[in-house]
Amino acid sequence: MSKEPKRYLVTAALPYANGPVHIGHLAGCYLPADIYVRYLKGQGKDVVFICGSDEHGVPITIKAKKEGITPQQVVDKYDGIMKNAFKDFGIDFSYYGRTSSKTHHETAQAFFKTLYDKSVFKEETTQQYYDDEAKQFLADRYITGTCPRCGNAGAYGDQCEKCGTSLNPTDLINPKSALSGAVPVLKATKNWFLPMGEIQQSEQFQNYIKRFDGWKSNIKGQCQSWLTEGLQSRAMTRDLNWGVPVPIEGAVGKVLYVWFDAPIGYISATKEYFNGSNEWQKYWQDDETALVHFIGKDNIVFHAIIFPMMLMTHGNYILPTNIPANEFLNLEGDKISTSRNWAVWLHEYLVDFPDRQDELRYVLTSIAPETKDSEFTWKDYQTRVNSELVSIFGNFVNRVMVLSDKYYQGVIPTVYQNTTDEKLIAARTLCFDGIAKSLYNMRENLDAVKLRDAQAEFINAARAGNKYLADTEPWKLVKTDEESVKAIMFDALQICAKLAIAAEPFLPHTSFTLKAMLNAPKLNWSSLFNENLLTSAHQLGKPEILYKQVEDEEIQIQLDRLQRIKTENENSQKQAALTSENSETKQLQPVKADIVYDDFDKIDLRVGKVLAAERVPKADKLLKLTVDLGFEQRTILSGIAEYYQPEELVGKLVTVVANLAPRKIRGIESQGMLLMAGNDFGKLYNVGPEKDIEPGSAVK
Ligand code: B3M
Ligand code: ZN
Repeated sequence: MSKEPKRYLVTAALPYANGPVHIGHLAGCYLPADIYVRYLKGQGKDVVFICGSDEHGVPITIKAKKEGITPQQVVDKYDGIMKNAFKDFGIDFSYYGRTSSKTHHETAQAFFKTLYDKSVFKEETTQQYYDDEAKQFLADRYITGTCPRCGNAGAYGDQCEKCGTSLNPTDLINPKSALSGAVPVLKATKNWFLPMGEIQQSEQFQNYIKRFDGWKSNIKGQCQSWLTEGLQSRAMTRDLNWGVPVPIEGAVGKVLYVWFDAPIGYISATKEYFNGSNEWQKYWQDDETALVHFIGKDNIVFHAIIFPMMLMTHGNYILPTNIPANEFLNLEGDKISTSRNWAVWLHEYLVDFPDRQDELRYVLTSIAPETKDSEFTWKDYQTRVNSELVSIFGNFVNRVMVLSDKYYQGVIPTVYQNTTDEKLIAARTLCFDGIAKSLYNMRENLDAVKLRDAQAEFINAARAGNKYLADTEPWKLVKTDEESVKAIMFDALQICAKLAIAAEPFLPHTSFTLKAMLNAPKLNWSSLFNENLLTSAHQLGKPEILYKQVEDEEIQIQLDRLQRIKTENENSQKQAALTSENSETKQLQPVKADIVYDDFDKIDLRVGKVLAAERVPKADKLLKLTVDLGFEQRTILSGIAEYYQPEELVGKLVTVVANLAPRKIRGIESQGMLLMAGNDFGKLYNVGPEKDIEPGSAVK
């Protein structure tokens, strides 16, 4: 679309309603979409911003199974949680829908029926994987295996999240049922396929892909490589009992593929937003609408290829104008993961950092994974908030507000005469040129959906304001040249007003507060490049601190929390490994060859009491114990350091092989051995007397 669109329909991927929202979600598409929409709206553009809960598909049923509740209960629970989290962070959707709604079911079914009636689908009976234990076909995420393309061992039946390829279950190497772990069997079933290979050849599709040229390189690259390989047909129906029922005869027990119904969710939500009127059609069917999908990189194929194919074969719809897809955000050196609880959850963040949404928005935009994966760390969060929001933007506004209050009781001064001091003039020119340039660049970057750079330019504008004050030092100058100080403060207040406007897309809560502080709630984008936004004699509101310093202790709490989770995960991983080893090697070690009593009687076993214990330097497994055997004290080295802390052992009664010939280990003579009960799976317990008995007592 070369000419200016008449209106915009902006979407953010519909999140699966199977868990709360974390920073990866926010940074991936909701925050960028919100910034972009706020920017468009600021300019008075006609924008509808759509999102909603994706309530179908295997991710929901898997969660239901895990929590022991029904899929409906899962989506009812999380739909509200997600919706509130978005609201709390100022993600300002025009409408947040649900794919379980009646409108959605009807819209998705009608869409399918249109394609069916136009004979778009190929009806085919194919062999699909089936779990004989669970008595169920294994679609999509019900099946895992190795990706044939990149070798990732945890690929799903519909997609490899590592390389982004969309897959069919039968493409997987070593497929396994996610329900029972069983190796699946093949069983015949009928489904309706979208012949993507054929559609790829169509003129319409070939025309459509010319749009990729103007898109981000990550999406262009992914799409080009699939197209070069040639697209495969893909089933648009599934043998499952959770989803939108397939609206044709003979399709009992079948539902629409979740990736068929979910993007139609954008359309149904738009319909619901317009409350039954036909207004929604303008946004989906008029060529002068720009359709923009914000998504994460794992959703590229569905938005850039499959959904457009659905839209074009249907016929009545426009195709996407742009798809700004982001890469992934990692957390403290590891992938964000809901199942491993490796995440910063939005609702938890707000408990620890109440009313500090904009700080998180700011940091997530500064590190937005726009061109490559990026990383959130708490230290970096602290640094960015303290050295940018607090020290630059917050500090500038605070100085201006406090000085205005002090010198002029919060009334904007009248400037009777501009200064002739060259130093002051130079500082002013430098500041205003800098701000104009930064705001201009900011706007360019917003247009190009380069939000990270756009926000950096915003901070540059604040930095220029801050420098103006540092260069002119009105707090000193006031003693000698009140007139010049009035001019400086007048300028500084105009800059505050500009920043209040420019902050809005990125930091909406701050923008609101700052406008209130300036007593100018109506300041808006159209006046951003005006010279004077606030007039002399205008009464300002009360100064307030915009941002609090992030303290070391606050960060430590977060780091401790993550450390606890890491330890828990490691433990449960160990436990899981042991359990699976246990079940694989159920039999214990075979009994050794018989011995006669005399053999046994040669061993002198005694009760000992541990008097002292310490680690042996450079030997991870060894503890050096001092053991009282009643008649003497012994030094005994024991390989139990992974199971016991030295201090736990002191005072314990143990059983010692008292006549084992001494042995030198790591230069220390070990004069005996402790008896321990152990298995091969990581358990080891001291075998001591049940009750207190004096050291030296015989064990027989
Ligand atoms: N629910 C995938 C996801 O949450 C999917 C997006 C649908 S957008 C139409 O990553
Ligand atoms: Zn892969």
